[in-house]
Amino acid sequence: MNMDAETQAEILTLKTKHYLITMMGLAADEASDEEFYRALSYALREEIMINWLACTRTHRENYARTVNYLSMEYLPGRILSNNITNLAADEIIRIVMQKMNRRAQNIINREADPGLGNGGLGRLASCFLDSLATLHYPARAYGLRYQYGIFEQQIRDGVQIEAPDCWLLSENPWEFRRDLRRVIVKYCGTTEASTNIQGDEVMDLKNAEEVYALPFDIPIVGYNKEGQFSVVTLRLWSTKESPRNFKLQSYNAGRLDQAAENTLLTDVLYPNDVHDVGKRIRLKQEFLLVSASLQDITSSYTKRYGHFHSFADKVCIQINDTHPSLVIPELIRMLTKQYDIPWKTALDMAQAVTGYTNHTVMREALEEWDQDLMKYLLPRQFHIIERLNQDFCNTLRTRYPNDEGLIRRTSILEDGKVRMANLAIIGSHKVNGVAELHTAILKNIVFKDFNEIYPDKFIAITNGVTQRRWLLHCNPELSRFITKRIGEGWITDFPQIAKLLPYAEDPESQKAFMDIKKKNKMRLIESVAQENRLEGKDSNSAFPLLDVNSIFDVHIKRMHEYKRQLLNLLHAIALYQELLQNPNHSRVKRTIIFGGKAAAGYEVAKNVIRFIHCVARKINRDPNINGMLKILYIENYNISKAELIIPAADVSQQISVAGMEASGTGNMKLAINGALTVGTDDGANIEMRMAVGDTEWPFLFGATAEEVMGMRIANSYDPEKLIEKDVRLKNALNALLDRTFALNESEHHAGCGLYDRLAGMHDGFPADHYFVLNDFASFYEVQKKVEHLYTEPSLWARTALINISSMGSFSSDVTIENYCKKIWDLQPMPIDPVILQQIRYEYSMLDVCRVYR
Ligand code: 26W
Repeated sequence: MNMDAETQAEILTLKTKHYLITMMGLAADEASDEEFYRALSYALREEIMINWLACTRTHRENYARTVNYLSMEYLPGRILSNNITNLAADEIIRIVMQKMNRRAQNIINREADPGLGNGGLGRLASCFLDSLATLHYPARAYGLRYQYGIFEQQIRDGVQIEAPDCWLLSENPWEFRRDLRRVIVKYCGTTEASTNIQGDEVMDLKNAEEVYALPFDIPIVGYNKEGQFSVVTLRLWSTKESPRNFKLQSYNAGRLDQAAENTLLTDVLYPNDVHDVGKRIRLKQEFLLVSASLQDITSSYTKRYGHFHSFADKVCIQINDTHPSLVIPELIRMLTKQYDIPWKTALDMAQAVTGYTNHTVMREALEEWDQDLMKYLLPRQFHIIERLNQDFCNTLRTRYPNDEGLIRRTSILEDGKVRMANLAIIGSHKVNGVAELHTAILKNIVFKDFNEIYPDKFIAITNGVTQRRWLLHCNPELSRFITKRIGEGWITDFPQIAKLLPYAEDPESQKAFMDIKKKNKMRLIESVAQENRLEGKDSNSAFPLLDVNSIFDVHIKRMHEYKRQLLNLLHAIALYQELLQNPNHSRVKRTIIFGGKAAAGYEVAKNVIRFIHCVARKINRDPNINGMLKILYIENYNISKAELIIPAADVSQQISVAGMEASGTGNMKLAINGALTVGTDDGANIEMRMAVGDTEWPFLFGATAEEVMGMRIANSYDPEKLIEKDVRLKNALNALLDRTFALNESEHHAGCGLYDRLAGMHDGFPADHYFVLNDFASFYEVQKKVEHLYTEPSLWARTALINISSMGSFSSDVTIENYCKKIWDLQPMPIDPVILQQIRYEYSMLDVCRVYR
């Protein structure tokens, strides 16, 4: 796009008007912001189509080795606004808005935030796609096109209500329906054994249930200023649009739920990110993703190469947690059955192409499917797993004779369960954790046996976030501040951010940084106020008047006990009690901002949300503390809300119990936006602290993972003693019981439940499983240190700038480079300029052909 912005804006304006007319029969001034949003998206996507086409053609003609990323979750965030950023088209769009007299934010906000994920795992996948496209790596991503994404969180009197997320109500201009790429996925049925030409036993499937999976493609645009951007295809499968999926017989037999089961397979994302629910629809969803994607991968491969000799040279598959791990038995089945490849070769091939990323050590999150359910729904795949497991156990028996214990611990099939993590490990050539500590825990504890069996299979690849969406796009002021000082290289080469370090000592830069932070805090205050106004809520207790000079202390992530929002709340209660008890305190004004959804069935997490609202209601309107402390709960936290809150944060709460947060990625987003981290030594916090240096990471607190593990093993944790010797803790805990904050029975019940969860005993063990009481005192102390430093703005700014400049390695670009080097053996392949020119020419020929001049 080497035309000047003015001319490009003129063309884009014309095209937008063209689409308003041709697609919606509307003149520009008649169109609503919603219609304008779609017309502008149609206009902008024309440019994207060209590169998209050129990209796939370049990769095809050059026999590019390609990575296929399979994930049940993606959290892309709004697409139009990110494409404008990645095309460096902000100035062009500004002119278009001017010409058409529209407010950019109103148009941007018309786009629904595609909530096709729960939290960290889903957003990481989307950061990865942004980096793969920006770094020109040949990649494809597969997922499911849920009709309803993660629920919309509505808080009514402190209670979380889950409302359906109807993100597909109006037409989505960023997806392309691919009818010709529709495939059939088979479930149930009966197997009939036969053999392939190698004499290997293979299975035919009789009277199976056939489900049509229809793909919708979303272009993921990489960042590039010269129009040479690459595009990664995110292909989402849907069963909704295929009427044949409706089982009329079952319907006529009155079995309505069964009749519609296959049409609604991709209706809903399972809203839990911790507990494996083991539901049949979820298993059918996982296999739909696997089977449809593998058919797509193998058909485009065979079309290009015919034979399978170089399959492992050209194709690699990464499974995002165990959710797509059925790709291993299904690939082996297809290779042996459809392509007559010998069993052993098929097994080696599946292992060679597959990589597995683990995202959690939580036992309850490790998927274990009921064998009977899998045998019924996926008889052929279960058969393959049985044979795979047999081979594995036999190998073990020869290597480790009479160590049946090892077999029992590592077998895929045990006590009626199919252990998906064991399948994923046995069937992959590389298994990675998402941070150093997390990977060490996987190797030394969770998968210790496998680490001994496969000593070099486990590696650590620490997560990262894309600085395009999480800095350039959501914090334009700070981005300009950085670019003015170190140039714009950081946008595609984040380690260059280290060049900002010297400016940490520069008073002018310190002041400018604090001014920008203040502006971003004002922006958040205004948008919260505007949202309340829109919902007709006046600024009463639940929606306090926020003071921009207070410390914006941010705790945004899924609600979960191990993330310890309860520790933060307990501290807020203690702080409130202190402010009440001694009016001439030297505390600093603080605004605690919470945001996060609780999994639908997770009662304790919902009670924490409830009690945060009870405490906020009292504290926010208590004149006795003259506004020294405010608590705000941001409703329906999602990607778009994060883009508003993160630039406004002074403090980032990363207070999980050490050893339980695999990595965290919010910690990185908040740090690159200049927030200082209050953190335990957990997940990636440790690597961030090491990058910054201990002196400039002043708010470390809490027990280490070793200490936590030590107390668990020794069963030496005695919260009661802690409570006895810490009156501040005692008083705060009592406030959960003594109706200080509860105005009715159910609120009191919630408070008592939380008290019991902390100070109670459960079958002889201290209830406080997440060591909230253990870390309370050091958390209290570190929060005072926060206030102390905050009273020195230049020192605060200096520390913040040093933190930002030390975050170079926490870009998802660096993470993806590591995956490409250590797992995928992938090389970048930018668009071939000749092919790009060719397609541009073809397109421009088309563009001029007007039926009516
Ligand atoms: C089966 C239900 C289910 C669904 C999702 C169980 C577990 C999950 C995810 C693994 C949970 C998740 O999002 N984990 C988070 O992944 C992030 C990206 O790697 C990490 O940064 C977070 O630490 C981790 O909690």
